[in-house]
Amino acid sequence: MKEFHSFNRRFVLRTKSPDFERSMVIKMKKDRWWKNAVIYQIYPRSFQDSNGDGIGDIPGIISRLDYLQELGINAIWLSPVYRSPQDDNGYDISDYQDIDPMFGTINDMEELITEAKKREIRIIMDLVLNHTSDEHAWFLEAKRSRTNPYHDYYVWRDGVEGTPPNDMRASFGGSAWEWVPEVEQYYFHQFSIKQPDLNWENPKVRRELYDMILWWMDKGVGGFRLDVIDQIAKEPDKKITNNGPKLHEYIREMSKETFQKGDIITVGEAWGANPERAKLYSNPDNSEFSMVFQFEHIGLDQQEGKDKWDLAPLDFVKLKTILAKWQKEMFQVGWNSLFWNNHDLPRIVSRWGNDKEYRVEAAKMFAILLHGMQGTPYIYQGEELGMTNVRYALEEYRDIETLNLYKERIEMGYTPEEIMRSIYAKGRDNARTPMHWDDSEHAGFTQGTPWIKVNPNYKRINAKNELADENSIFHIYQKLIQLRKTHEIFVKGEFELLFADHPELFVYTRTWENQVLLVAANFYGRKVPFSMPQEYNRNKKCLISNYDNHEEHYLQPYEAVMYLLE
Ligand code: TEU
Ligand code: CA
Repeated sequence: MKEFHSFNRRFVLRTKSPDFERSMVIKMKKDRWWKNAVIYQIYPRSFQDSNGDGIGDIPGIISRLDYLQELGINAIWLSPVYRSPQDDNGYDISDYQDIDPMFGTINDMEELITEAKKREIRIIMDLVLNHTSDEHAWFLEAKRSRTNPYHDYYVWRDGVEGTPPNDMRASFGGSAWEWVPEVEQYYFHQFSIKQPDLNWENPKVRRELYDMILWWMDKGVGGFRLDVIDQIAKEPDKKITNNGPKLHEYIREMSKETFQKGDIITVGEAWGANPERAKLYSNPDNSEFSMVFQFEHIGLDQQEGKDKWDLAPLDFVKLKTILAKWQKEMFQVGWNSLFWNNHDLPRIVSRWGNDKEYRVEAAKMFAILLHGMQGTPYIYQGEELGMTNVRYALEEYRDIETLNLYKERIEMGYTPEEIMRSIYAKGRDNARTPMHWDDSEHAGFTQGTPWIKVNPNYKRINAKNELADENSIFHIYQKLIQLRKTHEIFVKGEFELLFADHPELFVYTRTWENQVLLVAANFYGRKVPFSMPQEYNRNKKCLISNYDNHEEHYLQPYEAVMYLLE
C-alpha cells in the first residue's frame, strides 16, 4: 500500500529509542492499512476469460490488473476459485487447498498474488467455512458410516418416523435436511443439497479449517472475506441458524489461531448483524475481524414476514435512517463496510436509481454518497462502469437460487410473470453477467461462448468508453479513491445526517478537527430546491460532483456534490 509504505518510511526516519519504536508500533496498529483502502470485488467466472472456454479465469484477472491499478483500488476480494463442482458457482468447495481447473492452477494463483503485489494490490480470498461441497473428501467419508472418523465433521440427525427431524428450510428452497441411506440419517444444509453444513462443535473441524487458513496466509494473501460467518454456530435442534450462542467464541478462537498472526484484512459476511454484534465483529482490539459486511440497508425493501422476492417500494427515509445509524454506532468502536452491490445483489443503479435517461448521473450519485461515508468502500466489478440489471428469458439464467425459486413459486401458484418480475428486480444473475471491456463481440470478455449471456447494452456501456471519457463514472470512482487517500477526514470525520426526513435529498456531514465534509445528493429524477444550511456557507471547495455546473438553490436530477469546508 502506498500509505502503508510511506508510514513505514516515516517510522524509520523518526525511530529514536526502543520505547519510541514501541509506541509507533501501537499507533501503526491503530491506523491499520485498510482504513483508507478501497476494495474491488471480482466474480472470477464473469470477469475475463483467457482461453476461450467462455468462463472467466485467473490468467484473465492477471491480464486486467493494470486496469485495476489505474482505478486505484488496494485490494481484490476474489469470490471462490477453489476446486468445486460449481453447484453454487464455487461457494460449494470440494478442496480448499486447490484451484478449480476451470479457473487455472495453484501456480496461476501464486502468480496473481505476486503480480497484484507489484501493483500494491492485495488479494482477499473468500472463505466458505459454514459448509463444503458434498463432493469434499470429508463428506465422502462422512457419509460412508456413522463410525467413520469424518462422520462428525457434519451435522447429522435421525429422522422422526421417516420424516426429517424438523421443518427447517434451506435458503435455496426445500427442506434443510437430506436423507443418506448408507447411514440412515439426515444431514443439515442451510443452502443447497450439495452444500452440507460443517459441524463447528467438533474441534477437529475447527483445527482443519485454521490450518487451511494459515496455509493461505503463508502463500501471501492479504486477507479473507468470510462467507455467511454468522451461520457457523447453528443449533438446528433449536432451529437456530444465525447468531448461535457460540458464534463469537468460535470467531475469537479462529482469529487468534490465524488472522492475528499476520497483517491482514478480514471481513465477515453477516446478514443477521445488528450494531451491537457488529461492534464485536469489528472491535478495534482486533479480536474478531477488521470489519463486518452487514445488509440492513439492502434488506430494507423486504416486508415484515415476507421473503426477499416479494417486492416492496424503497422507503428512502428509512434507508437514510439505517445508514446514519450504522455510521454513528460504529464511530470509534467498530468499522463499517460500505457497499451497494455484490455478486448476490441486483445492480444498484437499476434497483434504486435510474438505468435509463439518468443512468450516468445516478451511478455517480451512488458512488459519491457512499464513498463520503466512514468505513471501507467496496466496488463490485462493473459498478465503476454503471452496469445495469438484465431481463432475460428463463433459460438464460444460471443461478441455482433463481432457478429453484422459479420452480418453487410455480408450484406455489404464482404466475410466471410475477416470478420473472422478482427475478428481474433482485435475481443474483443481474450482477453475474460478464464484465464489459469493450464493444467487440461478447464485450471483450471471451473469444468463445460466454457461460451466461452478455448484457446487450455492452456496446454503449463498457470500460473502453469509460476510460476514454474524462467525465465518466470510472473517473468519478478513481477520484473518490484518491480523495480518501489524500484527506484524513474521510477516515476520521464524525457523521451527521441533515434533513433526515426529507423525502428526496440525502445530505450529511463528516466533521474532523476544523474541517467539514458535506455531501448533498438528490436521490430522485426531479429537480429539488436545496440551499446550503447557513452554518456551512463558508470557505467551501467542491471536491467532486456529477454535474458540470451546480445551480444555486437546486439539486438537479440525481445530482450529488461533495464540499470540503475549512
Ligand atoms: O450468501 C449468503 C446469503 O445468505 C445470501 O446472500 C444468499 O446468496 C441469497 O441471496 C439469499 O437469498 C453467501 C454468498 O455470498 C452466496 O453467493 C452463496 O450462495 C451463499 O453464501 C452460500 O455460500
Ligand atoms: Ca476460461
